[in-house]
Amino acid sequence: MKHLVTSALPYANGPIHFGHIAGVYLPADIYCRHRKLQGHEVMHISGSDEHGVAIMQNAQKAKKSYQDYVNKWNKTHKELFDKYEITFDYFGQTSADYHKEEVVDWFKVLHEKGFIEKRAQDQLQCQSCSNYLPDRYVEGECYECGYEEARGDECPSCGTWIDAVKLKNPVCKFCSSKDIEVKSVDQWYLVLSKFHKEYRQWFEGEKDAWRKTVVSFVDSLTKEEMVDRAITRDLDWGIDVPLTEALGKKLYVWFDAPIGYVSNTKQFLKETGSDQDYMKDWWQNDEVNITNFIGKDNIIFHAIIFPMMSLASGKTNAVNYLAANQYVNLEGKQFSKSKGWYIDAEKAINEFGPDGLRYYLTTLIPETNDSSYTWSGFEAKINNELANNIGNFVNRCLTFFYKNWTDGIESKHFESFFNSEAFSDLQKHVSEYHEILDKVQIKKGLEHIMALGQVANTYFSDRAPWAQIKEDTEAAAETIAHSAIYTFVLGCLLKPYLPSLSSKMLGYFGEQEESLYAKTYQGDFSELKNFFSTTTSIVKKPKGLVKKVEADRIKELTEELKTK
Ligand code: B3M
Ligand code: ZN
Repeated sequence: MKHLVTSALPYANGPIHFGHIAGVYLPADIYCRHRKLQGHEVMHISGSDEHGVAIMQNAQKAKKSYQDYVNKWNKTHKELFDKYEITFDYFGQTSADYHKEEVVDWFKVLHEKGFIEKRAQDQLQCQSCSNYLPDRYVEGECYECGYEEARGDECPSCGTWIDAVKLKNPVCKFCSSKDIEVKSVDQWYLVLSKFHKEYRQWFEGEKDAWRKTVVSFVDSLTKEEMVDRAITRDLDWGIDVPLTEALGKKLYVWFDAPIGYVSNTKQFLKETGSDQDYMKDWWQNDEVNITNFIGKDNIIFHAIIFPMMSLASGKTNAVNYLAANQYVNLEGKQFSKSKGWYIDAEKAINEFGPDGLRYYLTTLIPETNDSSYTWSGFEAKINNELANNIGNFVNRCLTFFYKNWTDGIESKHFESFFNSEAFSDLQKHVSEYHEILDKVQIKKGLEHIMALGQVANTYFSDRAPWAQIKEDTEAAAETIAHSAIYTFVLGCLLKPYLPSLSSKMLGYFGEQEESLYAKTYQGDFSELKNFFSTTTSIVKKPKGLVKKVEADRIKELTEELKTK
């Protein structure tokens, strides 16, 4: 099986925060590493989402051209992902020509097949500056919940997809005028209603394994009917609508953005000189499993609109598993850059490095419920779990090993592990771990590894090798040999989660072939057994595997947050 994994294209419109990282990019990265270690062919695709009104407004504010503005954020995002060791096979840009070409092609096919139609739409026009006011160019009171700063595309308070003409007391965001009238303008619509039956058939077949929150949400929006949506706008930044009668109009950002997964795949294969075809070998290949990682606010587009576009056009297969996560908050409240309720993800990684932050953020992946980042939570998770359970264990075991068996431990002590009950337990544990991760339960997967760490710790303390060595060196040698095997296995299992830490752990055993790590990861212990019985298994002296975080520093960081 091949795996095509996509991560929501981040808007090239501001910094990426922990919510994005824990909600989308980190779980996607871990999942890809997992599938690669299992031996599958994997492609991880993302890129910047560079169109839309929010970007236009911010570029204008920053007094930059749209293109310069999005280029800057594209670069900044890539650098941040690097620091978090989040890797993509391709991270492109939706303002690029290769993307436009692909989008135009989709539009034409959908148009020819009758799934895109021209209709007159009631639209708001500012009488003072004469701009049309699509999406975020207008704000007003939400007709569902009464929230006063609802935008023309969405209400940030109740999440309703807003019909701008229904907003109460609308205000123009170009010039702040309230003199706004409704005008009838031609726009092109994606005719979802025509595809309702086929869509439901597809969804019924696919949804069984999907998260319940996603399924009920999609059901509520599509069970009875599907509503047609305007996919063109009167704006000056975006992809031109490829019809002569639509001169000057642009495609709506949400029409072009998901096609970015496809165009970026094409571009990746092209740039790497691959002989694979992006369609035949990937997007139209039934042997490819497509997984989208997204935040819950993007469900409509990934569960309904893009699958409809894919299937109705016949261009690509639709998503197989939608990994839609809930939100990560900050000390219980929503992250908000403008309100200063915010942690700079770059500063944090510069100070704490990828291991600690990846560990803590994984524990916050909001797979079923919203979660909350707190500095005290970070401190507790690092110091009590990662440092104690893994760092300390590895340190105690390998230091003892290094000090007392400088020339290595006899192979029989390793071999005895592979005939023990502990070994069957380990095998079972690893196969459960794979079941969990195959179901995209990333957070639970880490918990399962940590439970194995606990088993290793208990074994080590119960056997008390520091006492054993005084009476029975053979017994002590066995304890250390078995603990070293646990260390090695833990190092392999942690590979997707903590790439740096796991390399350090495995590095204590000297550099080995990747296949040894991969086999061990897969729960095939034949090579590992071989490794420990043929080498003299000398270990290096471990040092500083996990650095504890200082309570004082955590206090400072918490204070910093409160004074904002
Ligand atoms: N840019 C929304 C977001 O970053 C949007 C995702 C596009 S995925 C095709 O939340
Ligand atoms: Zn105006």
